[in-house]
This record gives sequence, structure tokens and C-alpha cells, in this order.
Amino acid sequence: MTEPIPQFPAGFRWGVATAAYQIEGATAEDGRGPSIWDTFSHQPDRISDGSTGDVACDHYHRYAQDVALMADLGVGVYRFSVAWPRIQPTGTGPANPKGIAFYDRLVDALLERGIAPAVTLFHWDLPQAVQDDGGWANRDTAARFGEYAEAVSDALGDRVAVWLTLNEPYVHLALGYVLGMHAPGLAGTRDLLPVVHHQLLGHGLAAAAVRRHPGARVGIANNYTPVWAVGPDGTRGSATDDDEVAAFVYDVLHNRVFTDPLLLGRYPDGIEMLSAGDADATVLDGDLAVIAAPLDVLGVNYYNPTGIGAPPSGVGVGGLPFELRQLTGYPVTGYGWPVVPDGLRELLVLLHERYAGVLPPIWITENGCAYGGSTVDDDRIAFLDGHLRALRSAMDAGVDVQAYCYWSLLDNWEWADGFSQRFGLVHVDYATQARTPRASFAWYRDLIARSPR
Ligand code: IFM
Repeated sequence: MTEPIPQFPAGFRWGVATAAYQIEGATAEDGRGPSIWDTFSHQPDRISDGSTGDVACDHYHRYAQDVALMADLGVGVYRFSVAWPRIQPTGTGPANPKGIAFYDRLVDALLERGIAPAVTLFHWDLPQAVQDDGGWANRDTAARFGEYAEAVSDALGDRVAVWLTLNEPYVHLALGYVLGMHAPGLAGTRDLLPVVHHQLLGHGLAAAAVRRHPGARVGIANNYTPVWAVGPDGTRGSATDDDEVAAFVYDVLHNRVFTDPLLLGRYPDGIEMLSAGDADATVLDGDLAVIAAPLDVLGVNYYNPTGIGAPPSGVGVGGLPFELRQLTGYPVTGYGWPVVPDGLRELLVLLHERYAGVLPPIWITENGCAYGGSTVDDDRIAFLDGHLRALRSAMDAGVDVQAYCYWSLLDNWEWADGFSQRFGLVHVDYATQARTPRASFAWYRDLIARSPR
């Protein structure tokens, strides 16, 4: 019989996570403006099943039911995102009272149930009007994001436990500006440094805005991955020296570009590969000090390690010197992602060592898996069990982790893959919007109930 998962320390926070465009729907209600995801999802051939987030899980109207589900689950934290275009329909100007009122109601409903709100300010749904002015390639977007953060924190700052400025800026950059697979749908952008830097500057300005509220705790949710050099067969054993070099480069890009400036106050060596313009005109005096203001938490989103090799021609996607290789030898989720629980321990220990002395406490802001639609989801329970053991062993090795948020509470709209990927502890029937908790929901509820408060 398997040993029970070792207990987590008292005060450890259990939670679930979602994001606005993936669950809310109501995209044209109460004054919400269009976002880049409304535009993108309505373009032909962008989304694998042809769906949009127009209705999604209809959470905008059903939030009370969803909060009741969380109360039943027993979580102490709910990580959700605020849709910028609900607050500022054109990405500038005074806050839309009806947009604020929705999040006000949500926050109060959570607090009534003893659930602490953890708010992400940007989970990819940029107001379309801001994109029309250049999106994150435009320095003004950072300032506008700071003003938006001011408006949201003025409304909710007395009740929010933790603020996460950006979600996965690396993914927004790679899929939105290099590969064209996510909104804004740009492929092959050559000068990427502005998109990196203005997201980071936006983070810094938003963090400062939020910090005006006494007791505010601020962080960012980055996507991290252990980078493994692998040969063409997807195994580490067959990796060559060239594959190791390619993996080193990929690690800089995925794991360091959005973290070294935050924690070390400088860009990593290798940042030049992202700059096709005048870097000095992008990174202005004083910016790095704004970006590197101390964080209270570092949000870590972990899904799997990434296999990387050297492309035969020396040049891979986006002109960069690496290629992605599918790892072999591991089970995969329904999405085809390798299941490597120990990768979470490896990653956390890596961050702990790489940023020794400057690493803030970690929140696991996302970790989860997509499987088929069944509510009997032993595969998800095994995923959770393995990853929580790995998390516990990282904590035993000295990594300070304060919270774990499973992705996701509900099945939801998985970006370019529409409704085809189900990550939820709760099954959603999109035709009726009926919510049915899965077996994993009961498993997680039991784990939380057994954990010391
Ligand atoms: O659904 C996404 C989420 O929006 C960001 N992190 C990864 C999840 C699964 O792909």
C-alpha cells in the first residue's frame, strides 16, 4: 500500500486557480470592452474546435455557485484574474463601475466563505484598444497597466490577500509574438526585447500601485520548466554537447529572462538574442530598479520538464538556436504533456539554489493536468498525489513554499485548444453549464481536511 502523503506544515494554503477569459463568458455585458482574445478567437482557424470564450463557463453569472463549490472543497485560497477590459474597456480612463462591481461581489462572496482572494491582474486578455496601439511592444502599455492596477487595487485592496501582476509573460511572448498561436496572433516578431521589457516594467509599476495599500503582498506568476537536453529520440542519454548548449540557451529564455531582472536587477547574458533593435532605447535608466522592487511571493506555474536539442541546421523556430523535442519514457496527460512529478522538486530546488538569498517565498500558482471528460479520474488523482509528494520533498530540502493552487477548479476554455482540454476538479457540461465534481475533487477535499490548519 502506498504511504500517505506526508503532512504539510500548519498554515500551508491550499487553493485552486482560474483565469477570467477562460471561465467568465459575458464578454459583451456591463460595459466590458473587447480583448485581444475576443478578436483572436473569432478569427477563422485560430481555435482548434472553432469555439470562443463568449460564454465559457458562464462564471460571470454563476460565480456564487462556483464559490460554493470551493467552500465545499475546503480551499483557503482562490486565484482568479481580473479582466482588464471589464475595468477599462479601452485600456485607459476611469474604472467602469459595473466591472468593478462584479469583482467586488466575487471577493465578498469568497471572504464570506473564509476563502482568501489571490488576484492576477493580467492573464493575457489585453484590451484590444491597447493592442491596437502596439500592445506590450509599446512602452505606454506598461504605464497604462500601472494605472489599471491602481484602479483595481483601490477597489479591492482592502480585501485581497495576494496580488499577482502578470501570468506567464514568457508564454504570452512565445505563443503570442513568436509563434502566432495565441492572441495577438503575431508570428516571427524580430525585436522581442520591448515585449519582454514592457511586461516587466508593467509588473513593476503595477506592483508599486498595489503596494500603496497597507499589507498588500505582491508577486508575479511565471511559468517555469526544468530544461533537459535530449537527443532526437527524446532521451537524456542520447544528448550531445550541442544539445546541452541548446538547452542552456532555452533555459535562459524560458526561466531567466523574466526572473533575473525581478530578483537580480539585471537581464541574463544572452538577452541580446531577443533584441533586433536598439536595446538602450528600450531599457531606460531607472527601469530595472522599478522592476526589481522586492517581491513578497514568487508564483510558480509548473506542468512538465521541456526536452531541448540542437536543430540540425543550427537554427530553430523563430531563428533561435534550439528545438523542442518530445520527452520519451514518461506517461503523458490527455494533452500529451509528460507526467514528471519529480520535475517539480527539481525545479523548486533549482530556483532555490539559483536565487539563493533573494528568492521570496514561493506559491505554486498553477499545476494540473488535462484528461478525458470522465468524472472518475484516477489519472488526475495519481497526478496530484505524485506532484504533492514532490512538492513536499522540495520543502524538506529547504525550499520555502507557502501555497499550492491546482489548475483548475473547473474544466474551462483552454485558449487555442478551445473546450477540448479538461483540467477541472469539476466537470463542466458546456451545453447545460452543469457542474459535477470529479473523484479528484473528493480526493483533494480529503487531503485539505486532513491537513493542519
Ligand atoms: O490554461 C492555462 C493557463 O491559462 C495558463 N497556464 C497553463 C494552463 C494550462 O495550459
